[in-house]
Amino acid sequence: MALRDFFGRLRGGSAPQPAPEEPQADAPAPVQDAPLPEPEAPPVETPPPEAEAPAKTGWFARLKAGLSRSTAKLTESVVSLLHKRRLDDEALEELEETLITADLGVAASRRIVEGFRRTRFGKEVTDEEVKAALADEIAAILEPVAQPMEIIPARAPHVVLVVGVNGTGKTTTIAKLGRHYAEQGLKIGFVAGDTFRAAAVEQLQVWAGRTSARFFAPSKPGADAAGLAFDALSAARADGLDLLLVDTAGRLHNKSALMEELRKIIRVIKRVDEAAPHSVLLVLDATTGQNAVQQVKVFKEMVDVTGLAVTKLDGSAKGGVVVALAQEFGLPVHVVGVGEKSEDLRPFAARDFARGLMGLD
Ligand SMILES: Nc1nc2c(ncn2[C@@H]2O[C@H](COP(=O)(O)OP(=O)(O)O)[C@@H](O)[C@H]2O)c(=O)[nH]1
Ligand SMILES: [Mg+2]
Repeated sequence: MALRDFFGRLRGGSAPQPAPEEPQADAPAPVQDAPLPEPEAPPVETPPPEAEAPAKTGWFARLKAGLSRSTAKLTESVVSLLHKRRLDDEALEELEETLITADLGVAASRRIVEGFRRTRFGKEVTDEEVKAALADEIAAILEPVAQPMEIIPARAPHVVLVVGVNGTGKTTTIAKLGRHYAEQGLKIGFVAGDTFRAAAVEQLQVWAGRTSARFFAPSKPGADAAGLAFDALSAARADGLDLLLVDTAGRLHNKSALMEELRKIIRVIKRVDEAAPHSVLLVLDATTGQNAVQQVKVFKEMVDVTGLAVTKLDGSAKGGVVVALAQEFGLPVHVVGVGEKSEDLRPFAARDFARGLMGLD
């Protein structure tokens, strides 16, 4: 059965645990193996995160703050472009260019401007009208992709393979997801599949300690990631874990070697559970703008990506790229990262994101 809601509690589930302290890079915490409470009857439905009305104000304020650099760049140019100006062909063309410059991509920018043309051509519009109308057009593009990641503990465990280029935030996102689902009462395991970098293994180990996740480490630096994944999944099954998050390397400069490694991990995982990995989460760094679009293309060639996590929306001036991603690939955007701490992960909500991007409440 699936979890009800990415940020909801499991029905009858455990109370939230106190926030763990953030790990210090130089002080790895010991691996903890403390058993987590059994979740009580996880419900089936996975409604969109918008359903959580009470939490909305806080989350929205954070999203808006996180997006503020993207918002400033986008709204300033749009408003100065259209201020007290009739929406003629020239104005709409300039609007399209501005949106492309703000990383929304050619196809999405065109679509937004066409929507704008249909409803407002020849009219003079106020700044607020422009922002609201653009937010509506953007929300329409984002709506279909704003889907929570469906975790099904009954798969015992549900396996999430986390892929992406080095530095995009894979390990941090695993920590954030682990914390979230541990708070929901799930038994979690982390697999340190980025075996070549000792620091990467240590980083995940620290997070595992703070999250009370089981931690599966390579036997030695550079050990075979597929072998590790096989052993980890076998052990996770035997131990009755609900969710196994598998970290991977992201050395994109050697594309064929990386592809071979990821495919091998998947092949080997399937020997334990034919249906695994149940999710392949591609982590993208919003600050890289159009580069993120390129990364989706490359990773889609390598593996069957089932959804996206977009990180570093705090302080990124390129949040508009999420719109380009939605338009171009239509892949579900499950979560967004808005900071380095383990609580800085949010479900992706289309309307909130669109309005936040336009600086609206
Ligand atoms: N500001 C910010 N930093 C992030 C976010 N996610 C990850 N980071 C930082 O980005 C850096 C790389 O993250 P890491 O998880 O190690 O990336 P990986 O190489 O893909 O595993 C680290 O310094 C993280 O703290 C985020 O949402 N916001
Ligand atoms: Mg990492």
